[in-house]
Amino acid sequence: MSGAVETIIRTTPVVDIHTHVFPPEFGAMCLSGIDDLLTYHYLIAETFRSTEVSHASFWKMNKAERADLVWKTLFVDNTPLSEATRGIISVLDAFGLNPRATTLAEARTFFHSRDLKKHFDWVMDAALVSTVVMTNDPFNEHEAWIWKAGTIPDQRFHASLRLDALLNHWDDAARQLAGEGLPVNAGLSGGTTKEVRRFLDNWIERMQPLYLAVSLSVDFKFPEDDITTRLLREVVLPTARDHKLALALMVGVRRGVNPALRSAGDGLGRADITALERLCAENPDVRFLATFLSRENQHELCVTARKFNNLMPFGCWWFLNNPSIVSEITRERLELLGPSFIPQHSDARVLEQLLYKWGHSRQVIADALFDSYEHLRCSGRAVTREEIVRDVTRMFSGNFEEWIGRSLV
Ligand code: FIX
Ligand code: ZN
Repeated sequence: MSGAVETIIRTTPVVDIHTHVFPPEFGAMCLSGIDDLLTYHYLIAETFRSTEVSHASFWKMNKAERADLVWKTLFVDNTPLSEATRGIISVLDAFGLNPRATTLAEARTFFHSRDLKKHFDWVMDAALVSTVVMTNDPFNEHEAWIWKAGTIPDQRFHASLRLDALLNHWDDAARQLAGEGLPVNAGLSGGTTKEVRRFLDNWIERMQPLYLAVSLSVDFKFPEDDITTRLLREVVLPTARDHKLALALMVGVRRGVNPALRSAGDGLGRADITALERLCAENPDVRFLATFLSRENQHELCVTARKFNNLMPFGCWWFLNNPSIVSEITRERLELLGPSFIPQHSDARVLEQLLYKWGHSRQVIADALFDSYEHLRCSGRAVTREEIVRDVTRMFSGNFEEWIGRSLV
């Protein structure tokens, strides 16, 4: 039966509900190939633990020079034991490239020789990812320009409307909106909330997002006497309600703990779960997706989901995406929630990461699910193949489709 569970998990298409991957239509935002893979921020942080090169010198290098340094430091001078480095080995293996190469010449030649469109199809098929949800920021001027030019993404890609700028940096967002001619002010007075609402309605029309999303810092509180609570109550939640869009909350980040590391410099902390409880209780007609960054928040997230059936826990986010922790969290969720959660998202930034992030996660999820079925068998009920297919399909796509109210696969 372990074979059956593994086969079903390996052959069931998955909807990747949160990534930072963009299809070729998004030009330079579409990251692919060995240099993008090696300059992933997870690997940059690890490189500084084993090199004498200073942060300042590193950031003066171009992308290829940075990739060379990462390769030499983590793969030639050291054994790639960490999850992010093992991921690179899995990707090289998928393409039959030498994992012990002393330079990147062979890998560069290989990736440059690939036709991007066909390569995209190959990776999506090999990773068995049927749908990818992007992270789309209307406050990013470059991205906004791409959408305004009428770009239509590959049909396997869907948008999620990211609200970090609005909810976490309201003063800057207000300045930007005012600069675009909208009559808004930082104090949220006059017609400001109506204008922001209109701004979101327009972007929803343009991007057709599957859900709204925001990452929230470790000290996010709700309700609070602050602008974030007002924006949530007066703009974001009514928008979610009126457009029947779920709101994804990604909680527990501490941005810029070490600014010298730039995008690799974020940390984490234990967040206050009562904020999520209050949001779910106050808005029974809004569906929430939630993931927490701290391992310490995982058990209470499961318990909160048991209390509120408008809450869907998802993924093992970022620093949690390591086999030992994915295993622990998945087992905890199965024990507390049965199949009513979304076990993983990739958070991939570079196309080929889909291969390793899903490959590695599928293995761990299969082991956890197999053990649950074994416990059940020992208690007197063996599962059938049809039941395994039903459970895996529910967790890999069905729960999300139900949440967003549409079918994707
Ligand atoms: O906020 C997010 O969506 C995070 O996932 C990213 O900001 C983070 O840098 C990341 O890529 C984690 O996997
Ligand atoms: Zn992300």
